[in-house]
Amino acid sequence: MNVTLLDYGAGNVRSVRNAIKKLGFSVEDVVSPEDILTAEKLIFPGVGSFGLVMDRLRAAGYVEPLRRRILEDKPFLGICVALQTLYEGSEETPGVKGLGVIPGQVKRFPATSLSVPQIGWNGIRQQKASRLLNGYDGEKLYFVHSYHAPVEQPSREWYLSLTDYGYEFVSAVERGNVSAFQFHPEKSGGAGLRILENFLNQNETIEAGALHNQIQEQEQGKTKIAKRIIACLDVRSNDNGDLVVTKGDQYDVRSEGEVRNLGKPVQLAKRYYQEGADEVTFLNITGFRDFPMKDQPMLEVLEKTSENVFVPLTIGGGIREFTDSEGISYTSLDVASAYFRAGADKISIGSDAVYTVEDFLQTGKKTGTSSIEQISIVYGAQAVVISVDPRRVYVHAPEDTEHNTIKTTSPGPDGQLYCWYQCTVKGGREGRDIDAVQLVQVCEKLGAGEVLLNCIDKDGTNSGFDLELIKQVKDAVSIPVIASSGAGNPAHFVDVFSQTTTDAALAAGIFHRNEVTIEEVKTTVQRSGIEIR
Ligand code: 1PR
Repeated sequence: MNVTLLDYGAGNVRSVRNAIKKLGFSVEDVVSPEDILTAEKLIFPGVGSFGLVMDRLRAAGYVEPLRRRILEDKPFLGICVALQTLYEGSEETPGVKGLGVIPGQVKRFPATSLSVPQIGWNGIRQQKASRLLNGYDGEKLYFVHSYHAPVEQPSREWYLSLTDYGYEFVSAVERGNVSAFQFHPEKSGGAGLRILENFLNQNETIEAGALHNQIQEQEQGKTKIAKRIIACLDVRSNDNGDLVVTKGDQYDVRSEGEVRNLGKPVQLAKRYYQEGADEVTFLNITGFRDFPMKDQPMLEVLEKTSENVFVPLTIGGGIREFTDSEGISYTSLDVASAYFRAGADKISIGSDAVYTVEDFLQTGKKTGTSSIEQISIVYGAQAVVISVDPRRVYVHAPEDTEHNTIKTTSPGPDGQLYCWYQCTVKGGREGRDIDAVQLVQVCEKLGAGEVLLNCIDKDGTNSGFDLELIKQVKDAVSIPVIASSGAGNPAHFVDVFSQTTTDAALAAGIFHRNEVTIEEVKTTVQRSGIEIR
């Protein structure tokens, strides 16, 4: 059977396409407003801000056909922002009208002790029997959003599920054949694929109720977001020109003169997905400057990986303006768009973020032209990660530097009791005069949605995460932070989750060298009472 996809050109719907194909269906695209009315099954994966999505729907003449399809109760599934467009409007873009099928306004999560955006795996509390949730067994599903549909009386008949994040919000709606999810079924592993399959197999001729599952009898407690465990693959070409996953010790990836080769990127990513990784991150650590953009090796790695990996994929390295070896120039938005189209869910910006913040600190003004701002406007803040590569600089007293210091329990070589974290560029090769706190605070202001917090001193040491750095950065921002560098055993993950408020923890070496499996990490973390998927 054919499934019709409403992809209005924002780009990163490859994972939805791949999930549909994986389930044995073929995909057609909406190319004209009529297709919206004639499609047998229509899936609408919303990408970007509420206003941007509505503008694009309006420009393409899709608003009225969509409203008609929904009112005629033809099979429809909206994902993420598409759920929000069913409402009358959104705080995200005041004054822009939504499809107005469901009464009410979409709201932003307030800045509380919880990170915003909500990024990660949370549960759902089912509100009515539904064929869509046949076989669903209470697994956590993947959410990534700053705005949400509120729980309010006039929209109650639509609720399929609610989720808790600070307070309860609407995580899925359904009325007749029309449904929409705030979570991403295509990024929610096996559980998400089953839900998607239920939509695709849903047969209108079946008597309503015949296939309905029942809401579990037992009381459904509050849902909880899980701490994420992320596998990271640093990728580069070795001296033979092969694309390999490598791993550095404090960023030095050579051993006896050779680039360490720890495996093939696509295969390793698939293995980590199967072993239960909540996310997979690729860092292209050389930038592949000699390649034309269209042949960038990481595009193919993403395309192949996203065929089989149904959890979020992040790509970093080389996200900036550049002119390729064929002399063609690209903006950072062009570069990011190519990666999103190839299957990335998030891009991560390293060096370019440092330069942007240096400029901002001089002028105090947003230019609107930085890679962070441009990509965030089009793809949403949650798609923009800042990769920080800091290194400790020790001082005897806070007054010895203008930077944000901490008092440390690991004194410096001359007994210094304070340090600050210096940001670096070019894979740690060059230190700059800004600290990690300055970097992340300005990036958050410019529209970044998450921080990937590495630590050069800890990278590859197996000695545990730098808890002092993580606390300092977590206290400085309200966007989620991924702790990275130094994991050497499962207990280190327990330490980072129990002693800091980090949202996720990432490791590379221990997984690549088969010292510890993702499952062992998760079991240990869960046994210590920390919420995990
Ligand atoms: O500056 O935007 O082109 O991005 C370059 C990206 O590549 C940055 O995200 C930077 O962190 C990364 N990178 C550059 N050089 C290296 C290197 O190792 N020589 N890798 C590098 C950074 C660090 C971590 C690593 C953790 C966990 N890798 O991501 O995976 O430290 O390791 P561990 O668990 O083994 O300790 P741009």
